[in-house]
Amino acid sequence: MTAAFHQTSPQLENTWRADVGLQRHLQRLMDADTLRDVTPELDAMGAQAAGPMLAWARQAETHPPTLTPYDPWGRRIDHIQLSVGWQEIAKLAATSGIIDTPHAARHGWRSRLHHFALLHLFSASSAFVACPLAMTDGAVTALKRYAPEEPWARRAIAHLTSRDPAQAWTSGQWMTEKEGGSDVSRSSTVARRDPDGTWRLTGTKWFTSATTSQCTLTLARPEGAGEGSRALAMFYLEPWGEDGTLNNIHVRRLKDKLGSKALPTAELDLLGAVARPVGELEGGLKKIATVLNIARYYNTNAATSFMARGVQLARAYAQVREAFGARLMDLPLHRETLANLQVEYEAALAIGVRLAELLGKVEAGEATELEHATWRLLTPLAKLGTGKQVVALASETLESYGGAGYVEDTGVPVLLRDAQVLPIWEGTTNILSLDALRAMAREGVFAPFMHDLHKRMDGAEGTPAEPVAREVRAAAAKLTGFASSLAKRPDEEVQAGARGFALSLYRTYAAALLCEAAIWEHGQGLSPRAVAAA
Ligand code: MFK
Repeated sequence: MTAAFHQTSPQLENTWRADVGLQRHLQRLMDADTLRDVTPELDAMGAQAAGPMLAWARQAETHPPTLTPYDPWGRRIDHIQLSVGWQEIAKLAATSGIIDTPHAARHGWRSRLHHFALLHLFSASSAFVACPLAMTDGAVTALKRYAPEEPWARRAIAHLTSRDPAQAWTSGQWMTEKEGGSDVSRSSTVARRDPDGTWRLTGTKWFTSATTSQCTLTLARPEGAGEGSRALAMFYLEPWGEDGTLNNIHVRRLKDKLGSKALPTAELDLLGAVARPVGELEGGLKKIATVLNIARYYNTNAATSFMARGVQLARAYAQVREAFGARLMDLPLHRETLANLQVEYEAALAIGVRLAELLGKVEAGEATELEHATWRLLTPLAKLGTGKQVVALASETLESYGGAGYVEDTGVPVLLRDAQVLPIWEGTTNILSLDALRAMAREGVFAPFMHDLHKRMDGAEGTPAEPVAREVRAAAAKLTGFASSLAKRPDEEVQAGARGFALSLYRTYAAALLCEAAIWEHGQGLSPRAVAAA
């Protein structure tokens, strides 16, 4: 009798040790002391991400949050119960300093690079605990900028950056209303001032992710301020009292979503919720854009994290699965497919690392004007480009498993469901393409961005990157020609072409970054990974 066949299951190895691309970027951009200092933390997070976090994330995924609106005696309580897995991952986020790292900035601007790597290793195993972290990081930045002297803001910042899980808070960012998701100008939540000076918010927030956060930033229209987005003010509020009662808020229901199942996302009625304006009432949308730009960096990071996971899973399976007399890894067409996944990942990773580098310099006050402008334009481009790549790569990962990739208990389908939110929240592909155009038209960021793109390829001559750099320069020249024609084209045509233009800019900049990495690798005498990807 022949023994029954059981497929050997693919194993995920320490995600830091498996990621040579990430290691090389840090070697290139960090001084030796910083790299030595951060490596043990990254190694530990890589072990967590391939170990205990996987079980917690699975438990959180299969035990989504529940809402209990009333207590046994009919009192409204709106209690949201989170899974054990979610709570464990949230504790790990605090103790490993995912918010403290960039804000304490012990390594100057390179703290953002450190943060990028830590979060990148964490995110794909985090069951979307990374979502409240995104808003928390953005809220700390906004509070430091717009209410630095306020005792309530200082108290919040101390909690939001705490490494002690018993003290650590997260923040929400409630923007979306029934009338407007992308078009925030239609927001109808009203802010009224009581005679004693207390501000109260009334309205409905239609998508509030991580509703269990201890504080939030949100937008509301001060009574009499008028229509449109410029009349919106940014408020800070604490939804939950210390006794667990809500601040004049009702949770209508939790959303039933395609993915991000572990993440509590709710519809909320604000029924006179007590709130504080953050600084002056004016310019609320501009203020909350501070949070948006940080959350778009997190979204980029999450996309690169999911892509790394997809590549690792697809390779792990190809090593243990046999078909037609060989391991999948040794079949030419399958190898080609895996190589293409790797290339997409390397491009996205180069973009994410560059965004972290620029954000770090902007935050440290060390960015040149050129770097500041490049960061402004790269933020929407990185979010939209990686958001598209990650869904395609997740889909291909499932396919590489054949039928097993379509079956829930392999743990593979969740990657695709979760990836699908990344091009949607924090600005869809089209909205971000228009944001890129707006930044070009109003803030003049295109010329510095292109200058920066060319600088990435300095020194390509005489290296294996030279032919690629030539192609990238030709593509960049076409994009510059198109950009200079925009002013003469009808607005309708410019808008209709915005997505194609933004994606082309994204891919051309990514190719320039791969050239930069390839030139460095060549100088170091390392194997030519980046040039192969370019
Ligand atoms: C693990 C992954 C982590 C991800 C976390 C996800 C958490 C999800 C929770 C969510 O919050 S999802 C909801 C996210 N919502 C959005 O992203 C809104 C999308 N829509 C936009 O971004 C629109 O472009 C926008 C609402 C901003 C357009 O509105 P308007 O009314 O056309 O604004 P306008 O007049 O263009 O801009 C107003 C001001 O803000 C301008 O400044 P000025 O007043 O000085 O002219 C703009 O320059 C400025 N502004 C807008 N976007 C900006 C910005 N400034 C800097 N950066 C930006 N991105």
